[in-house]
Amino acid sequence: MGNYYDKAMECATLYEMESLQSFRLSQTVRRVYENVPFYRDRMIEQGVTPDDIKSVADLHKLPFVMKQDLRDTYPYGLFAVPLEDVVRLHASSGTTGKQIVVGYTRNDLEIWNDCAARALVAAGGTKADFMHVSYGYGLFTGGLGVHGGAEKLGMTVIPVSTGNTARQINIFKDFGSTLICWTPSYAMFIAETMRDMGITKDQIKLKAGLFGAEPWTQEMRVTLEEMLGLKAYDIYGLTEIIGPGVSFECEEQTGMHICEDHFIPEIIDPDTGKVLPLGEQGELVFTCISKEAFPLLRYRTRDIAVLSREKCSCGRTLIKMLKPKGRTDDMLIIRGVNVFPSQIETALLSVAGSEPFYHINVDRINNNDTLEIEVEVSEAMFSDTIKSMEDIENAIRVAVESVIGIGAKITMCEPKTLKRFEGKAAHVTDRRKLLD
Ligand code: DLL
Repeated sequence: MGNYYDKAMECATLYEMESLQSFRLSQTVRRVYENVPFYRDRMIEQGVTPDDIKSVADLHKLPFVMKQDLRDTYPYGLFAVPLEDVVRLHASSGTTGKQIVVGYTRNDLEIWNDCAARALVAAGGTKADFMHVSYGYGLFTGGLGVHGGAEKLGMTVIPVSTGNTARQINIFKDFGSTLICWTPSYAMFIAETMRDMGITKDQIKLKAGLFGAEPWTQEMRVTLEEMLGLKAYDIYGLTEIIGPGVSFECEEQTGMHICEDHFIPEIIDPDTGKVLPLGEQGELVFTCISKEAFPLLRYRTRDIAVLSREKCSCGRTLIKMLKPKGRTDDMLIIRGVNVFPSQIETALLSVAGSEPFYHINVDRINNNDTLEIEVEVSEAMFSDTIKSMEDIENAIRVAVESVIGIGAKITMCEPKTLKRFEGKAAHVTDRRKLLD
């Protein structure tokens, strides 16, 4: 049993949680129906009125909201309060398409800070910690999101933001940072640079890291924990819902507890929209039930995950989402087989000698899909015999094929030749999209 930031909410009974959710849901639905023409029109189209939404069991009656709806109503069409009550805006451009903008009232920021604070406490954080924030500050929610939670807990916050990797390392070494927030790809880059600078994990004080903003695997966790000498926790969120802190990992490290007193999760079949039972994999959907400025109802995240209410040894009863596998729009269909980049990462990291720096190239040659994986090998391996390089290449080929079920061309790369990322990584080039 660990420490909690808000024990009453984090350890509520299912009955208590559902009663609160039902109350907040019905209030939110009424409020957006009255204040946001978009929701009123959609609900009328669907033949639902606020009176029909009395409890969580009625959630499925509401229409979904999609990313395109946010673009169509850009910039302020989904705001549910007068703009003068909005105290902060954030935006996300995504990898494709027009940017979207979200807003927060003062109260929304408090909710966000509370969610981030829950995550930090679950990772063992206390007011005595030095919290090094390397998520980007600005319109991206990463930096300011965890910053707010850390400040609320009274930690010493070091708002470094991204970039200047050698300086990041000197700062956490000299200032004695104990907690860190990075994207997993940036963490790998930092760990590598630290190694190059000859700094060992005994010279730093990091005890835990909160890694998120992109999918990362269990194998990456093991690598990061080993290289940096810390415990690596997952943290999830998205701009549209609130930013980092929608869900977070506890000491059990088997999935992330969702702040379901603020965001009700559902899993749906992405093709049919049908709600799936607990334990089944599908698209994650969130309904905001406490936010004032931008309370999305049944927002389709496009993230593929599984929900679980299995008892957690940390004592929290908040529902968990298992590590998201990726996004529906990041899923590659290669020769008819569905492949997530995270599956390839799992395969690569299971082979000794391959480094977590890789790039996936998909192409279509003579009407045939091709898959090439460029992967770096460690310095030691690269300077070893041709035979041992061939052995690793073969081992990677076998591992990849056994995880994704199709063959791939493996290209071994010299150390430090593939691109490094300071924020979210872009691991895939799909040239077929350019051909289509
Ligand atoms: O990435 C918010 C965030 C910042 C979360 C810092 C955690 C830490 P967006 O830029 O809007 O917001 O991107 C949201 O990133 O829908 C997922 O696809 C992905 N994502 C975020 N966290 C995780 C995670 C921020 N822990 C999109 N695991 C989401 C897997 C994640 N994917």
